[in-house]
Amino acid sequence: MTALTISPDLATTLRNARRVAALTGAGISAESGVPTFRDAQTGLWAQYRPEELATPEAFQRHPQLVWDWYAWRRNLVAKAEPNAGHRALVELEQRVPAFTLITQNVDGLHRRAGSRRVLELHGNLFRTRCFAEGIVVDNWANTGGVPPRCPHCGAWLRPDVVWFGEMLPEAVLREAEEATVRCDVFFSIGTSTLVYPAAELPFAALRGGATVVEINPQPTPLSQQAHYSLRGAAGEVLPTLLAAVWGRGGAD
Ligand code: BJW
Repeated sequence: MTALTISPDLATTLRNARRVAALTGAGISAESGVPTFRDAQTGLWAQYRPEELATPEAFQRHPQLVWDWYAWRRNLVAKAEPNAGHRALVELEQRVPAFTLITQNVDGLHRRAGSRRVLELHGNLFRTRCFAEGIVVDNWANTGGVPPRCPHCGAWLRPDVVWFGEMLPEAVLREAEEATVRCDVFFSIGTSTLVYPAAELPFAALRGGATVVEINPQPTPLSQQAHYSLRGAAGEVLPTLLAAVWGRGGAD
């Protein structure tokens, strides 16, 4: 457990909060063994920058390479388990009157941990859609082609995630923005705060008058402006914070 001390003012603010929102990024899944987006990648994928693979142009140029990269990640995530940070956010949802979890992650680990109200800004690794028509496809014939083909129109299938240069799902983003401007406390957890429009949310929360709390071992563009910057791993800081506010006996 971390030696981090939680300020009594933060504990009081969180205990009295009616509406809480949390934005998570790849860092919250790091302790589950899922590499963060901007960490050096390992093995086969070490030679590629993720930014070069997560675009529609990359998929058009190298469809098999991009499909295989996502298949590798799907396999890795399927074997991973939610960690203490994911579980602490499940507890937080149970503790506060209104809680919205906004995630940039596509790994589905928040729902697997038990979080109920989750807004997935960048889609989900385990869904597939047609590259041409955009419709979600659950089943396709396994003819050995990589990527597989859409059973309706024959176009390539792709993961149902948001790549650079693509729009985020409009209704999901709108809900995230509403929860952000209405909350009393906003957490920004395990994100580099570099990728827009998600990176704008903590700043919108500040403008809306929320107390903004960052949890990250490294500084980010938000750190100077956040009311509290808790330096450490989410899987240690979040359980410590919850114990300071509500006592032991929670998620971990
Ligand atoms: C720990 C930890 C531990 C480690 N505990 N913490 C405005 C300004 C500038 C640019 C733009 C802008 N608006 C749009 C853009 C362009 C672009 C963008 O933002 N570019 C920037 C890079 C400059 N945005 C887009 O294209 C977005 N679309 C859009 O805006 O549409 C409208 C539009 C279209 C066309 C033109 C203009 C506007 C779409 C963005 C989609 C992002 N997609 C990805 C891939 C998803 C699928 C996949 O996973 O493969 O999403 S990119 C990647 O980055 C992924 C992540 O969700 C996202 C954020 O990364 P995240 O989560 O922050 O991870 P890391 O790795 O960066 O950071 C991890 C952090 O964890 C670090 O800080 C560590 O320290 C920390 N950490 N261990 C806690 N244990």
